Amino acid sequence: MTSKRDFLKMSVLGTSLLSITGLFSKARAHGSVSEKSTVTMKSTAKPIVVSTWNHGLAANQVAWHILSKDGKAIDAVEQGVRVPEADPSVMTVGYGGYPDREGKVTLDACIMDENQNCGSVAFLQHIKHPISVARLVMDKTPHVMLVGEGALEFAKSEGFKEENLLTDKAKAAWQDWLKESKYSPVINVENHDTIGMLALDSNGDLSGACTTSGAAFKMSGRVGDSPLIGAGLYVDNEIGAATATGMGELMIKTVGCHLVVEMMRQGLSPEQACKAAVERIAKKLGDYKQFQVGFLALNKAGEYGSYCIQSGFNYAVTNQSSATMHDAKSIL
Ligand code: SD4
Repeated sequence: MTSKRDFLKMSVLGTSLLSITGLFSKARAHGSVSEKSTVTMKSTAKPIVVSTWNHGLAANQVAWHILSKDGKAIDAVEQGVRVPEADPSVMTVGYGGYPDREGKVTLDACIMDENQNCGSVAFLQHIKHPISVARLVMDKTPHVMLVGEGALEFAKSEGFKEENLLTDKAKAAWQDWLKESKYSPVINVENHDTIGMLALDSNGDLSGACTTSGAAFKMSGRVGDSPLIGAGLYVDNEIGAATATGMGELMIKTVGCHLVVEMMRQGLSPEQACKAAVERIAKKLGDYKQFQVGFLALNKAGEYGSYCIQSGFNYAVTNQSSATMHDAKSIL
């Protein structure tokens, strides 16, 4: 398997990097950016899709297929994240995901469109594509979120088939964990590979999706940030969108993705906004050094950026000129 720090490049063209020594007047007015700060702004034209981790590249490819034909961002992000959901080699999303400590694979996902519509499922079992159930919660119900049995019944009523999502490999890892009983997660390696995807379509509309099997060997019933609008994903079509990966409890405690979008509203670049959210976690949560959290953001102009606690978080960017992997900057 490719290391997360590997730089993958699928095109020779690459992404243009503009180094801007900026006067961010709005941000400065809020005291969030120093007057002489130099900021890396990654600029590209729409459409564009960005997503977390190495598996984002294959997911982006499917999303790009839709975006490049002037399809809608909401369809692109749903179809894109279905790729790792169905891939058993991705052991942190959908089919093949690590189970909880009872040996059950329980999935969390949410989706949000350009009109502030959103749908979410949590603690969903036996359904390979939670993101598509979340999409139907958004499209067909008066609610935002369904959990557990209710989410499963809804999925079945919409024609989803129940499947065994626990692969032999994931089962073996769980059995090892039971034997060890002193397991502690390894940052960036075992349980931090949620896919969060953000897209800006040719019409200029933003959408996002996030889907995960959550923290490996979590307590039964544990729900992370990924299905929670504002924590693991947020989209405001006037401003931008953000998604998160890592230890979900930290994003929930700070409503991290909503914070990133609000920081962009104040005038910060996507990278600055992600950094500000990571710094908020560092300021408020004393134990942050033990965990990884990575934010990824995309604004209305198609500019993107990221920031994380520990080095090692990377993300995939696909636009008309390239499909590239980028390493996020970190505060530690
Ligand atoms: C969670 N954020 O459930 C997820 C875990 C993860 O990349 O893998 N994030 O907390």
